[in-house]
Amino acid sequence: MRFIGTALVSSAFVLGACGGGEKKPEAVPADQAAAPAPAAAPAPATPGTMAPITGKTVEIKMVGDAAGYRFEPAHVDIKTGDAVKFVVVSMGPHNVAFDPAKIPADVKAQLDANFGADKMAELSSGLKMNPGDAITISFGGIKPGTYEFNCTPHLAMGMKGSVTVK
Ligand SMILES: [Cu+2]
Repeated sequence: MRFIGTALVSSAFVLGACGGGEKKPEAVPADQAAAPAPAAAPAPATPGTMAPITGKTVEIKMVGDAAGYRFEPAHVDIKTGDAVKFVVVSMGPHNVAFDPAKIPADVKAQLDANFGADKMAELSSGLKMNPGDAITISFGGIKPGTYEFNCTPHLAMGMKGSVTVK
C-alpha cells in the first residue's frame, strides 16, 4: 500500500512548465505620445505665383516708325510692388523679354511668375500686335536692382529698355 502516494506526487510536476509566450505591448513613453508633429514653418511666397501690384503702374509705349523701333521711355524708376504696363502704339508685333542670363537667381522665379497670363516663355511675354494691346508686369516681390528687357522681334534693331526697382 505505500507506493500509491509516490505516483500522485510525480504527475503534479508536469503542469506549470509552459506559459512564457505571452508578450505585453510596450508602453509608449508619455512625452512621445503627447507631442504633436512639429508645425511646418510658414511657407515663403509660392514660386510660380504672381505677386500682386501694390503700388502704381507706369506706362511704357512700344513704338515703331521711321525713326526705328523703341520703348518710350526706354527707362523707368519704380519701387517694389509697382507695375509696368507696356502698350503697343505702332508697328507690332512687340513683346517684353528679360534675358534669363542677366536676371539674378533669386529674382528669376518671381519675375517670371509676375508676367501672369501674358507669359509665353521664361521671362518672356507673348507677342502683341495691335495698337492698345498691352502687357502688364508686376514688380511685386522684386528686390531693388536694374533689370534690362527687350522686344524679341526687334532686338536686333535695338529695341531695348530697363527698369530700376529702388
Ligand atoms: Cu518690338
